[in-house]
Amino acid sequence: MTDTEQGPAPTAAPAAGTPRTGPAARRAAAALAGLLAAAVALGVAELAAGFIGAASSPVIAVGNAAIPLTPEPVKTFAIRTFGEDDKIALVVGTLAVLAIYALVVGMVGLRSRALGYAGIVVFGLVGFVAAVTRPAGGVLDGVPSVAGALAGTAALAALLAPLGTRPGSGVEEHAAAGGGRVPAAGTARADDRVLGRLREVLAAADRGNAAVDRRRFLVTSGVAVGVAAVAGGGGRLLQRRFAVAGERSDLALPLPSSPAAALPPGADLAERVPGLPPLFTANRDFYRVDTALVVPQLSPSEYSLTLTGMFDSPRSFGLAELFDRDDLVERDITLTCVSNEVGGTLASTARWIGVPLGAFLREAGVQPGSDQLVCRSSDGMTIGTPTRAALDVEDAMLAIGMNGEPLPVANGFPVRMLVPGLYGYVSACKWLTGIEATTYGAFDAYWTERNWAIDGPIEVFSRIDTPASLRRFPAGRQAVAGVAWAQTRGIARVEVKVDDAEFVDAELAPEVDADLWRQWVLPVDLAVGQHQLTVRATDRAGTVQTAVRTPPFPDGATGWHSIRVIAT
Ligand SMILES: Nc1nc2c(c(=O)[nH]1)N[C@H]1C(S)=C(S)[C@@H](COP(=O)(O)O)O[C@H]1N2
Ligand SMILES: [Mo]
Repeated sequence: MTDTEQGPAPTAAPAAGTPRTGPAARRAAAALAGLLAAAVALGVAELAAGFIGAASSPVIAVGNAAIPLTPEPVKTFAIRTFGEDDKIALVVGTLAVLAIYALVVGMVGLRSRALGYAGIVVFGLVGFVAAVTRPAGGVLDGVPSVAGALAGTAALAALLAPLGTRPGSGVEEHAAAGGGRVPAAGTARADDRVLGRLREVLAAADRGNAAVDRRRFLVTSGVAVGVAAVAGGGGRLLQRRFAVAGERSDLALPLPSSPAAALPPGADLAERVPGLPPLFTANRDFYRVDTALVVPQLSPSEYSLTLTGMFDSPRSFGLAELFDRDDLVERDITLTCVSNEVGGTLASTARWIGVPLGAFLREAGVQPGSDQLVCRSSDGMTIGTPTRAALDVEDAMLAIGMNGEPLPVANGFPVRMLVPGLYGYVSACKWLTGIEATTYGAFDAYWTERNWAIDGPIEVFSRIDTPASLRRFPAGRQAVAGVAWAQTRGIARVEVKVDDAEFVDAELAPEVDADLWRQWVLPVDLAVGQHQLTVRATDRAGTVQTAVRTPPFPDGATGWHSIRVIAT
């Protein structure tokens, strides 16, 4: 009886000197191979993106594409849970999904190389489609995904080779290998040997045992890690070439012909009330909300703002044309996000310089039939701003300066829109490259498509900043302080109540501008024990902040901010 008639041999026949590896260990190694192949793919893709632009990186492109596809409740959860770190969370999430996928691809690849490679091609395809179809994307943006998929396939092949084969793709490989070793093809003896060897391999594979070249697997893994790290790190470095920080700092901000009003003495209560945010938010502390995974980098020398649609004289403007205008204004404005929760911190204040929006739009002959301006940014965002407000709200502007500097890149460099009194999602398009005068009937902007309110007037709002919620302090006198805002109307009154007592008027900081938040402070006497502190504001139009609690969706949160503190 020959081997071949005997059926599977009781033990596998590993290559001489190679220890036997069980099926579980082989599968684990294959999963690791998948993971490492994915790392090589991503590293090479980052390297390619280093020549094309960060937004063409598949991770960034896929993450960016995922943002608009993410259901609104998930997004709200992400913003609430991760706050302004939501983007890091998204990238980590994208990588985690990819890692699980890669582990599976590795294990599938062990059974069938063809399926494994197909898995990588699918992964490359997802990156390709995401990069090419992004608003500012072109076919060139698909190159990093293609390069990554090719490198990943090669890496998977190299990493799986030392793990031996299983039935399926392995049959052909071994047949080919056997054929290669048998020069006298066609002789019965050679055929027998090839067949015998094949059966042996199949038998071993059926029991999940195979000749695993551990040494070669380790060496190949090390090479893969090195390639992934060097290519990835190098790519990220190269991507910095596209950053406009240097060009930004070379820009000289023009002087406004209409400077901001002088601040009254004692304007900033934060100078005497510790724990209160300063009247003006430093640029680095300014809140940030947008959907851009990589901050758009618009070169000032190539910048252009294009007016289209219902304008009598639609045209484009270079940055110098905007900087050189002789009607630049400087204004103090508090910007607020519709997603701000009661007590939230998605509101900040800056001294802005910009082109008066109403005058600018009238010059271009904006037509009376337009009720919506669709503001477009370089990353494809569309923000629908009411034409009426853009024309009529005093101090609405195309902002170019923020607290004495050109706009920070993350806050819309080089040009963004600002319309006081409206939440940012309908008024404050960053990285502004186009304004289309149109109608609400003709176009749904990004947030409107997601069922946020079409118009977004800011609610009268107040917040306790100090003491912090759940703080313990000695019983006795305690300063309670915070901010309140009702842009365009101004704050007339802020009241605080302790537990179930009557509301008491707080001291207000001097009014600087109706578009600016107003700080307030009230000393209260607290006996030993737990207390609840509640604040409410009234705007100059006489609207008292409502106690009715509503969530931010769809038109801004309402309700009083209330905190618990403990006097000891
Ligand atoms: N291009 C672009 N502009 C945008 C956004 C965005 O996602 N993309 N977000 C808007 C929202 S919701 C807000 S609240 C403000 C925030 O501006 P900031 O990041 O400078 O604070 O920008 C607005 N402009
Ligand atoms: Mo927002």
